[in-house]
Amino acid sequence: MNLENYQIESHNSELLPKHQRKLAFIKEEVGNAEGIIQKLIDFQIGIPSWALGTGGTRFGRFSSGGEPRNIEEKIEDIGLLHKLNAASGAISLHIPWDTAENVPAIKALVAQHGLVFDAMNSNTFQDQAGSAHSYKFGSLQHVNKAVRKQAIEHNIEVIRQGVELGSKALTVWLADGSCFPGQLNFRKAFQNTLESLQEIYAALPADWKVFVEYKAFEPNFYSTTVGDWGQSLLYANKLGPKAFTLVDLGHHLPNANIEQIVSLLLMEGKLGGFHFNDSKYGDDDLTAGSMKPYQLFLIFNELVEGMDARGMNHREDLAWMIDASHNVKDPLEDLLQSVEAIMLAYAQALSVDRVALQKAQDDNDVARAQEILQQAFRTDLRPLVAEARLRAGAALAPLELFRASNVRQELIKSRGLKTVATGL
Ligand code: LRH
Ligand code: MN
Repeated sequence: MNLENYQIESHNSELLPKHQRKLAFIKEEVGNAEGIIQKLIDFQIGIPSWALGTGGTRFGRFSSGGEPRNIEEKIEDIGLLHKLNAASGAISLHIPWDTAENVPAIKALVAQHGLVFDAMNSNTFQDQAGSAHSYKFGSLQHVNKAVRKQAIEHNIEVIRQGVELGSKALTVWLADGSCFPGQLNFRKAFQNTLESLQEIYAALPADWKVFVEYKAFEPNFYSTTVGDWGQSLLYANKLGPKAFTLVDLGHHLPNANIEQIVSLLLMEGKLGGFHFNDSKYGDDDLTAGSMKPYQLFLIFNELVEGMDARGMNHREDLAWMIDASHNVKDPLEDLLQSVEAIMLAYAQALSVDRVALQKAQDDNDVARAQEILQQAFRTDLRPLVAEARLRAGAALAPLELFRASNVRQELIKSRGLKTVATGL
């Protein structure tokens, strides 16, 4: 389903007067409003191909209808999101769920929607039909060399497909671990995984990166072989300069200080990117900013401070991706809300008075430091995020226009009610 420019223009013209009033007010309030708007226009978020359908859980899956049936329809859906908010400019594919039959056609379709290929994702957490070996007891960690070899070859195949498509990174998330004490020799599991990752690393083109994604638990519930930021950093440091850690916000133990982890990984030059989502309990993969919006702001506060300290390019130097799964909401509406929450947290972080914060920290003026951060978080910067969309030719209120255009109904008409998107 396509949205035409005239639909966006008529939507914006209705909302323009109110938007301009709010924008004028906030420009008075916030120092570098123009600088922030420009940074927001430049900022692009990668959309996971596996989050365009209804994920569901082991207890049930309730389809919202009109889900993409193939990679072409997934690209169209992300193209629609990008048309609505001009900030969803990349697709992150998961192999084998998204293996492209006709690579030139897929590359042309992605370009037609103004998208690029973000990191590729390998999958050695499910057994593929016809595969010689099972990953029941792990993949890169496996005690059986033949299983490790199969998993290594899969990752190298994912790199090959990514090179053809134009991606520049591989994300490796391993379900590997153990469910009971005694089941696994942790040291051997680490060494097997490292040796396997070294073979995958050796297959990386010179201009590629590999992201080692850590996760505390699930599907293993006693140990995970890449279980936290320290273990991921250990692998990344031992692998080499093209290896980085990847922070999925839902992959931490309760109350972990993720913003501190981010600041230290950035300081070490080993932060590769993010899988943004939110959670209340485990890896809930909920809408970004829906449970802990202050934490999302604090993470971006450390990112802006740390990236500027290293002279990094905010848009290019880290991988900004969403990783979510939808059970009760329309997948596209959920992704629009996640992008909005991420852009807002970034805008708030850009508005922090860094000179005043530095002084408050040097003076150990704790209350003053708190006030400076909370001022940025409690100032409604949504007009700046909307203005960035407007200047980029997108919608002032993407979710409203999505609904007003009956997108889901149109998708159900063209694709049917019972379609199932490949993925989780
Ligand atoms: C694991 C994970 C990983 C993906 C998968 C879909 O929990 O976050 O990033 O491969 O979700
Ligand atoms: Mn993830």
